[in-house]
Amino acid sequence: MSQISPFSQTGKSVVMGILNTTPDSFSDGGQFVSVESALAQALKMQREGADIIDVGGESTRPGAKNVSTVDEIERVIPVIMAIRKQSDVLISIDTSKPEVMNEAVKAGANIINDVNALRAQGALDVCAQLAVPVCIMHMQGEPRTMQDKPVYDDVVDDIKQFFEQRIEACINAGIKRQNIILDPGFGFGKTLEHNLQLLKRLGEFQVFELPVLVGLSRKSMLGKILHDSAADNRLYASVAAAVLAAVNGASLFRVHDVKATVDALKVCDALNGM
Ligand code: 7PM
Repeated sequence: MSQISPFSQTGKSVVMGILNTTPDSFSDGGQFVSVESALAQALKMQREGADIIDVGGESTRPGAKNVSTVDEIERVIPVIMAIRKQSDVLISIDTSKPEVMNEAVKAGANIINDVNALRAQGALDVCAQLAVPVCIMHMQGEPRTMQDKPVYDDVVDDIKQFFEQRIEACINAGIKRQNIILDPGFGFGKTLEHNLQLLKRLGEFQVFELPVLVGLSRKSMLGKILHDSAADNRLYASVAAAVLAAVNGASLFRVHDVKATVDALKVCDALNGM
């Protein structure tokens, strides 16, 4: 296998722990408290085996209000600096805004995670300049409306076409091919059927010979399968989904429940190593 990214060279699954820095996730009032608790959560996920901490300011979440660039920077930069001061863990920045990408990498982030696949004005150029790995995620439509009647010809073929175009755009902008990570974007403009097709046929994305990242953790597709809408009842389903994605070739996993996922993926990795 000609895997030439910093990830999955060894065949070990890479776990990315989700760290939200939204005011309601960590605020007990002051900014200091919020940075302190975000840092504690990041260090806990690292101890549990996370290889990457994904720091997000919520602007990219489906249905989320638009956060201004200044507000997003004020949320994520102090957290990145605090983690970097205490730890060498890899940090990814979950953003679509080129200014945030730039400030985050200057503050110590190592990877850019963009649910908008670097389609914002200036994002490709900033990422080429920063020369860090980038995760380009597929999303049909825009967060506010993407779940009203998503339609595909063939969801896997359509996303493969999208990746072809975005990889070409990245390379034309000067991003190295070996710095690209692909993510089919579970739940982003997809019905349950689309998401299941994607999971079942995830192996088809191996044609690009690039690492595949999946975000399945606690997603509503799992709630639909379970007939249970409570997101905190999705742990076992999330772990099962991660294992199935691993079997189908995923090498990076963006998750809330680090310890459970790391243990499950160790079993997958043990078989892959035989
Ligand atoms: C509400 C609904 C809040 C969905 C948050 C979400 C992904 C991501 C997210 C993903 C990559 C979540 C999502 N999902 N980045 N950011 N891949 N690369 O479940 O699937 O965390 S936000």
